[in-house]
Amino acid sequence: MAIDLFSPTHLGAISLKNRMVMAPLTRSRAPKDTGVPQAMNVTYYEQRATAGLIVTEATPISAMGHGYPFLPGIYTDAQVAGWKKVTAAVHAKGGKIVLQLWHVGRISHPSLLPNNVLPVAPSAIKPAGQLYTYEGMVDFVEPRALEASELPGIIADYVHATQCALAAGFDGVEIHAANGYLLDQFLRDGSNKRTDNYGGSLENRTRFLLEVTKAIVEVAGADKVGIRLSPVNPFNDMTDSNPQALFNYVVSALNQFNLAYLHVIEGDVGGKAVAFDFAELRKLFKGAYMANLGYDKTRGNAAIASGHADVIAFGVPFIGNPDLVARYKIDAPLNVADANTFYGGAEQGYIDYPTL
Ligand code: 8OZ
Repeated sequence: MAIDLFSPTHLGAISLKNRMVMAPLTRSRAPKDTGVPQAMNVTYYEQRATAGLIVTEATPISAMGHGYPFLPGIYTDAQVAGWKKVTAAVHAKGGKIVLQLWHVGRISHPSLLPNNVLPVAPSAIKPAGQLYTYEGMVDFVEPRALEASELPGIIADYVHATQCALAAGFDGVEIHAANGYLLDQFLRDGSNKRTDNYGGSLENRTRFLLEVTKAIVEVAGADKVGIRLSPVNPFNDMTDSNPQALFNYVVSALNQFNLAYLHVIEGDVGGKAVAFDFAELRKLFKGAYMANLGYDKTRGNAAIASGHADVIAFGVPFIGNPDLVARYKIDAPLNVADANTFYGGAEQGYIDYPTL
């Protein structure tokens, strides 16, 4: 039988009952003061456990990793206890779930950070635009450039968060190195103007990502670690002078780890056409390839059949359709997700989408 979205596979040590992955989706529905996942969050993930794999919403590794309101965290004992309920519920339904490790870097604001400190970044470059805070929309601020001597502390936070994720029962972790957050800020030369060993050449801009990855792999095992990249996504004011050269280099360098998978956002999330050869990344990477952005059943099956991708991550379709796998299987109509309830709020637009 031909391999398609419904065929089992594995990503490193993680076995999947099908090739439909629930993409990481920020939903901003954790309590402001603790970041501890609640019963409502458990239900949300449990409802979607028929996906071959769930990647959790991006989850801050430390208090300095926060950049949006109402995010869950993965750095306190109470958060671990909250996430344990999520992983137990997903596992009880036969699902698999990895946690996405997140540090936002400059995509933050003093009002979201401990003691109202400035956000940190590779370079003191203010992103254009505004962000959503507890006080409403405000302009981004100029971040503080990190000293090289501070980087081991951030790596230690990634390691601690990974240990917390494993203690919480996750099947693995995904390193969020996409969408203009801290690790991506180091990679791309629009946001990294450093003149030390962490800026300038491709080797230097990739150094921090590789150090973070190495440290995470040492505690989790490479076969439980995936990574997400977004080579040409301009979201969060990101640019690079030569994305193809940069990301070919990044992916080739990542091959040294034998990671469970590479997860690629194949374009501009805003929908603008951008020239980039994603097939080249697929070819260069030695492990499993997860494709994301605008896929549906037809395009997903075609990408798997042609060998372009091993698994497909679906985002918005999983918001509106907890039983997306069952619906795709029989070509049932899909619920349309309500964009007004993507971020923040309560159960409405979160755990009340009907199944077949
Ligand atoms: C949309 C809104 C808030 C966060 C990302 C974590 O782009 C996000 C995100 C997206 O990766």
